[in-house]
Amino acid sequence: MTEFIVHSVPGSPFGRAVLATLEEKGADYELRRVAMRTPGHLEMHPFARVPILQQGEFRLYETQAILRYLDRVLPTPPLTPADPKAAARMDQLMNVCDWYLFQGVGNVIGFQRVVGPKLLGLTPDDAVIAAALPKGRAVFDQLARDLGEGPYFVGDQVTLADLLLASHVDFFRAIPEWEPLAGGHPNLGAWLERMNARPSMLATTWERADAMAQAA
Ligand SMILES: N[C@@H](CCC(=O)N[C@@H](CS)C(=O)NCC(=O)O)C(=O)O
Repeated sequence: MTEFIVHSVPGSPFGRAVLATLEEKGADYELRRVAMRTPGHLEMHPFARVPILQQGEFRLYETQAILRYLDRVLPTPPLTPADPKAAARMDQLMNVCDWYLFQGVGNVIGFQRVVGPKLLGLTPDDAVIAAALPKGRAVFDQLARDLGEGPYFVGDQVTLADLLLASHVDFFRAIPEWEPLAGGHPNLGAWLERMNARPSMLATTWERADAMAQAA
C-alpha cells in the first residue's frame, strides 16, 4: 500500500512543494485530485484548501506543517539545517513565501496570468496585475538579498525553504511579469534554474502532476 497520499490539485504551488519534498526523500506516495469544496474536501480541510497529507489514519493540512512532518519522519536527506539559527532563517523564508510572496502577489498575478486563463478561460486583468506589482517587486528584491550569492537560500544544501519558494517562484518564470520582478536579479534566475533542474522539481511540474493524478 502507498505510504503517503497527497490530496491536492495539479498546479497548486503549495501542493507541489509537498510532492517535491516527497520526491527529495525518495518516498512512496500518490497524488489524488481533490474535488474542491465538496463535503469530502471539507472533511479533510476545514478551510477548503489544498494540500492535505494522509498517512494511514493520520491526516494533516497546512503546507509548512506537512513539510516539517515529512522532514521528521523521513530524515534522509535532511531538509532542515542542524544549526538553530540557520533553521530559523529557513522558517523565516517559508513564512515570507506564505505571507508576502503568495498573499497579494502569487495569488493575484499567478491567478490572473496562469490559473484563471488555464482552468477557467479568464482573460488576465492588467489593472489588477499592475496593482500587485509594487508588492511583488518588494518581495522579489528581498528574496534576491536573502539569496545573495549562495547556491541555495540557507547554506550550501537544499532546504524546505528552497522547495517551497521554488514551487511558488516558478509560477512567474514564463509570464511577462518575470522581467520586472526578477529581471534585475540574475542570482534568483540562476537559483530557479538550479532548482528546476532537480529531479524532484522535474517530477512535479503541472503536467507531471496531472499525469500522476490521472494514474491514481
Ligand atoms: N496556508 C495554506 C494555503 C494553501 C492554499 O492557499 N492553497 C490554494 C492552492 S495553491 C488553495 O487551496 N486555494 C483554494 C481556494 O483559495 O479556494 C497552506 O499552507 O497549505
